Amino acid sequence: MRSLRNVLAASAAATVVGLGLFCAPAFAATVVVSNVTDLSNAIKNATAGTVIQVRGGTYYPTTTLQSTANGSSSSPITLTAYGSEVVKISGTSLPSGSWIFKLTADYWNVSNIIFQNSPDSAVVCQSCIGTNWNNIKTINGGDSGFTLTGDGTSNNTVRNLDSYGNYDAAEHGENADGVAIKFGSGTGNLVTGARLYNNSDDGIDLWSFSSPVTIEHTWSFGNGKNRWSDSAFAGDGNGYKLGGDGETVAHVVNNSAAWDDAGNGFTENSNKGAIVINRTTAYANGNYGYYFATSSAKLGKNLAVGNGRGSVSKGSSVTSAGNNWDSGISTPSFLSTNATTCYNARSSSGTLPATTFLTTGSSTIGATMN
Ligand SMILES: [Ca+2]
Ligand SMILES: [Ca+2]
Repeated sequence: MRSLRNVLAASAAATVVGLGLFCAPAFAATVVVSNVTDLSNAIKNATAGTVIQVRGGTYYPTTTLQSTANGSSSSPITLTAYGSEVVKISGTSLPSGSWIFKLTADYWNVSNIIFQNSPDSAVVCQSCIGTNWNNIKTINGGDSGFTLTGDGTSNNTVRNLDSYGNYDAAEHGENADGVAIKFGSGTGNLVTGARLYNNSDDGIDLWSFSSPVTIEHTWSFGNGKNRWSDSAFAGDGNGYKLGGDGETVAHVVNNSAAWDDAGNGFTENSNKGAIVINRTTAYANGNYGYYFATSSAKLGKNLAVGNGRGSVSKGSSVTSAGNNWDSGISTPSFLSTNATTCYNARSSSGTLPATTFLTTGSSTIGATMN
């Protein structure tokens, strides 16, 4: 039910717009929107402290929703679903090559929105600082689902993202990743609690990003398989593609898993940096579980089982300790190898669904799968 406060705030904001005055109101407006025109205007005209609540339904913008408006660390801009209503923003009415949502902005909190069927990438945050993305979905789009890019990309958190089914037909699947943090720099970026699956290219790709990114509590699976009957399919299918383009950078992956990807579970992708991979699991990926040929990666307490070309390919600069391919380390049994529960709905707080898949009960090796 619409609270009186929201009604008053929304009507006050409407009055401001109606007078043609686009200066910031003296109060932090809460704007409730229920059509695509109001949604687009609210995003574009937000100021620090604006709270945009989107009523349930499916929205079909005809141009990219975008903003260059900055919040502040103490007064962010919020874009979220109204209450527990289900909000979908579809790209099917956008011109080809369009993104659904683009921010070139700082201090936004975006949550509980599904971005689907984008002609190109679904969500792109360019040179963003201090944005928080909670429980959003980027699905079935025409390029990467969720993207952070550009220099000055720092202190952004992507929490509990689902990104799946993305496929770039024009390039035969070569580019569409679940998450792309590519072509940029800036520290303090975190991906946690993500499910990245059935994308045509990689689960997550850090190509040409020159500052360390941290990934944790994430599942990357089923990427790089030709699910689109593309006779020239070119997807790579790495679960975690941790570099490229000559950057030397110490990315960190903790307590995460990769399975059933067409390529490697975890790979440096030519990054020579001191990549840290701790307590992760690679299961039944097409190539290696862990491919670190030229980096100075530090691989610790990881578990690799049933990968097509082997558990690990590592060069002489890699530090490897406590992994199940290291001498004297045993391989614990999985409690389950049935991934069905991994597709279940998330918990009420938005965390990954409970599963025994790939769990072992070990307190010393492999991902805990939560
Ligand atoms: Ca690729
Ligand atoms: Ca890629």
